[in-house]
Amino acid sequence: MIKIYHVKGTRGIRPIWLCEELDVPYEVEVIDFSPVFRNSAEWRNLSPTGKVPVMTEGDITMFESGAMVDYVLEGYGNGRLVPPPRTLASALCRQWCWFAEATFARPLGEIVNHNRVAPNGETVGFVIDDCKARARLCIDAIESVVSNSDYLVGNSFSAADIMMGYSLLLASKFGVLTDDHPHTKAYFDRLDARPGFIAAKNAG
Ligand SMILES: N[C@@H](CCC(=O)N[C@@H](CS)C(=O)NCC(=O)O)C(=O)O
Repeated sequence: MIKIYHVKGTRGIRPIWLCEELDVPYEVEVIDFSPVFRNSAEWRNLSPTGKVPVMTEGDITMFESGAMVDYVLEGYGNGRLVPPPRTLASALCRQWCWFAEATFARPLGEIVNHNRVAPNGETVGFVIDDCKARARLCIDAIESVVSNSDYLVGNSFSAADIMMGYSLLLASKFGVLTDDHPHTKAYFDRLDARPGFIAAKNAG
C-alpha cells in the first residue's frame, strides 16, 4: 500500500490527488511540521532535507513530489493521464510537469522562505517583489496556453495539470494569481472543482 507522509495544504497534495484520479489505494500519515520534528533523525532518515512529502511503498521510500507522481503513473497509470510516448503531447506534458516545480514553484517557495527566515522578523520586501514578478512571468506562460485550450496539453486533463494545480494553489494563496490572468484563473477554477483535488486539499 502506498503511504504518503503529508501536512495539510503542502505538496503531498500532488501524489494524493493523482491516487484519487487513478483510484489507487493509499494512506496518509500526517506528520508534525515543526522544525524540531523535521530536523529529527527519525524524519531526516526518510527525508534528508527535512521536507515533506515522503512516499513509501514496501521497501521503497521517496522524496520529491514530482518523482512520486511519475512513480505512481508508472505503476498504476496504465496509460491514463499521460499522452502516448514520443509525441508532441508527451513532450509538452513532461515540460509542464517540470516547469510546475522547477521554474514556477521556485519563486513561490522563496516567498515563503523570505517571509519566514528574515532576521528579527522583518521581511525582505525587494526579494519578495522579485519572486512575485518571476512567478507572474510563469503565469504569463501558462496564460498563453490555457487561453486556447482547457488544460495544459490540449483539452485532456493530464498529470501536468496535477503538478501545476499545486503551484497555482500557492500562487493564488500569495495573491500572485489575479484577474490580470483571466484564462489561468478560469483554468485553476476547473482544476479546483475536481473531486480528486478537493479530496487532496482536505487530506491531513
Ligand atoms: N521539490 C520538493 C519541495 C518540497 C518542499 O519544499 N516542501 C515544503 C512543503 S510544500 C517543505 O517541506 N517546506 C519546509 C522547508 O523547506 O523547510 C517537492 O516537490 O517535494
